[in-house]
Amino acid sequence: MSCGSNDKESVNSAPSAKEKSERISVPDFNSDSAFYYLKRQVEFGPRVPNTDAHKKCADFLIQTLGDFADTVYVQETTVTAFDGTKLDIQNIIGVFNPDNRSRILLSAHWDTRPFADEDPDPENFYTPIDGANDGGSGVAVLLEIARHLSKKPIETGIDIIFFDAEDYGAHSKYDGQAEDTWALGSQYWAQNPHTPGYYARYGILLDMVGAENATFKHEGYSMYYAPNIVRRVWQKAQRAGYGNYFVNRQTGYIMDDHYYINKYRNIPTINIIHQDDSTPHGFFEQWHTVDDTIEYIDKNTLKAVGQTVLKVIYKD
Ligand code: AHN
Ligand code: ZN
Repeated sequence: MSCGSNDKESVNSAPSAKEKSERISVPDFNSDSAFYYLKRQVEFGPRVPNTDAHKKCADFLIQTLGDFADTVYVQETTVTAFDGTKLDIQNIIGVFNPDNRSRILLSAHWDTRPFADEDPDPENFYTPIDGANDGGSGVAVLLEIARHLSKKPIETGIDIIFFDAEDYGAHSKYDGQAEDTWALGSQYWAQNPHTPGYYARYGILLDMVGAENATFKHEGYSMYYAPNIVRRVWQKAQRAGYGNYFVNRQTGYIMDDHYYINKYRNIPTINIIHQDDSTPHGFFEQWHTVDDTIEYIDKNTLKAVGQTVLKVIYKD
């Protein structure tokens, strides 16, 4: 029976001097820098697969992640969307400390939804969205983390993956909800990892981590596959003073990239995702509308998430 007991932090021994010094020197996540990375993405326009903006943003992400990581892999393939469209996609993977077998996987999707199917105005049902929060925010936080990893290296192996084609799922108004139409990039990567037999001790997915007063709860699949990681991350967040964001409450199951990482690679992976009971769809108010724009991004939320993840990985 697995109970996540291979958790080194639970071993009850005094920290070495080196560990102690590592503990007090978690870098300070810079939310202005993260916001800049977010703005750069949004300025390309909607990052919808098979568009010029998507291609240009991929180049930007490869370049920027390449500045920080030891190696960058670009995994190019073609997948078939729910409506039969062939999508040329790119998963972008930054590797830190490739030789360490003890690894943590951090991820976010970088593509944006091709249609605003939750918009209040039906005129917008086929308009692509900016995806400042849904797409831009997770990538922005991870680029800022990558920058810190290059400035202040750690020993743990870290892989940062920007998944493509997460948000090309079936149109909610016209197409029904066929299974496995979301998260096409992570479905591909999880079955064809960039290195054969790739494994990490655990994974953290970031999705919609930029709205004002966002709340991150114990998402269903995260608790099913990786309850100890959820508890560890939420505890770190609360101890850092971010308890208003990281709330100890169980919520529903969200089909997202982490599901396929758990299912196909058996890497216990959680989703830090903004869920909100007060909206009809359960996410932030502007979700999958043309209003998912940069003006609704709050740096304080980027900070809460980025600082929490830094604490998790630097104290590892
Ligand atoms: C579904 O609504 C099935 N999944 C939400 C996953 C998602 C969409 N994350 C961002 N956009
Ligand atoms: Zn989305």
